[in-house]
Amino acid sequence: MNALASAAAGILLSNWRRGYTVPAGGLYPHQWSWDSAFIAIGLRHLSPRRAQQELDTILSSQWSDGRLPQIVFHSGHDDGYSPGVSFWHSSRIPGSPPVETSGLIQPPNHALAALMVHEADPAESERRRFLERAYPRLVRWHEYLRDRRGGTSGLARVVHPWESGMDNSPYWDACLKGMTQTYADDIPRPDLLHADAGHRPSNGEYGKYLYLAARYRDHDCDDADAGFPFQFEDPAFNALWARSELSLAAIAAIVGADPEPHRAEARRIARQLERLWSPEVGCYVARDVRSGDLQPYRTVAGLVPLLLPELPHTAELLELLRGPHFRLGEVAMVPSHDLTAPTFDSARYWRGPSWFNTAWLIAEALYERGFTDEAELLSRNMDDGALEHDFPEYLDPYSSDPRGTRRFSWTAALALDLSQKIGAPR
Ligand code: 2M8
Repeated sequence: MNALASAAAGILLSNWRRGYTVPAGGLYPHQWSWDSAFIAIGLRHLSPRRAQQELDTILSSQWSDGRLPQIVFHSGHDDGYSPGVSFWHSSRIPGSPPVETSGLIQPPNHALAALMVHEADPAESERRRFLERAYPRLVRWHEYLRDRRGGTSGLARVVHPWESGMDNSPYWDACLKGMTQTYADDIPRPDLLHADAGHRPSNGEYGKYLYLAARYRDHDCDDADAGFPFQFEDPAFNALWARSELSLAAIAAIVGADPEPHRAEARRIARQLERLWSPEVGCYVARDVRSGDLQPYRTVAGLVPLLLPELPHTAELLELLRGPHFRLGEVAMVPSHDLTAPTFDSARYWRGPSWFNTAWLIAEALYERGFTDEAELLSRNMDDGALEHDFPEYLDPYSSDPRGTRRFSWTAALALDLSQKIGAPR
């Protein structure tokens, strides 16, 4: 094992609990939904069986309506995280699973991960009937997105910034600014014990986050609440959904189900995604469902549709990625926000810093599209940044200085995954 693989393995081992991996011991001490899927993609190189377990655990925390929860609190305690069990009390909400969870969701990258995990060791996967178990749960998860989160546009809505996975993206600024309500109680910030306040969302943002989460919880996490103050269609969320439908088609073929409905669904979502293309900005952007307004920001979320085949705006997105706004190959990984925007902040969470999960998504898209040199450059860049700085949560794109917490699980998992691809025959 080389230095990167053994360091990454050490982190994934120390962040492993019984049956799942925490994103980071101190800051994020529970199981997060899209983290788990990214983590499984790396774990498959160390232990395909453990990678299957990671996904089995998140899939068994499914609600009766099909949703996969943003966070699963396996310990049944807050464990220093807020908002935790004492905030959600999910077991009081009809349709929740026996384990305590958050009521929100996160982006649907699970089918994508399940297929990759299966392919790492098909014999072991078949022996343990991994896909037979995962397939019906993944189908219900995607049906939840279509039936409960799909509006008239046919795209899935997020009802909280946390659901996008990109908590304080500039996409949400206008909506949050316009909200007069904020959380009435104290705003606990245990996260600031583990990360610099200048790298995290502000207290003002947290007041709105907690207000929105409490309102959703107090309506029993019912998606039919038409008056909900925060409703957005996010390009990365929907692109991952479409991409995961394609993975689900491949999984269906393996388990003897009909792949065609999944392919048709992927085409349908991809068609609808065009509603999020902004000719002014030259990128896919988020849409405020209530006002209908496209949010005029270039963010990495708008580049994630590159993962979809036959994307009408591929050439424009590649140009954007390589040009002054994201400077592929010249700055660390892929910045989360346009380097030239007045709203860009190189340190603060999802408003500029480069993240390893989104860089992995872009590297994957570049490999798939045959831009191997650029994909390898990005992969090396990512692996160097991970190893040099003890696997940080994110990096300053200009200085490559580490930000957020360290020994972060998806950083380890995805750096490990890309290290296996560099120089591999294609
Ligand atoms: C961050 O979000 C959580 C809330 O879900 C937080 O700030 O407490 C985001 O980076 C999100 O994408 C990620 O899944 C989570 C755990 O790593 O942390």
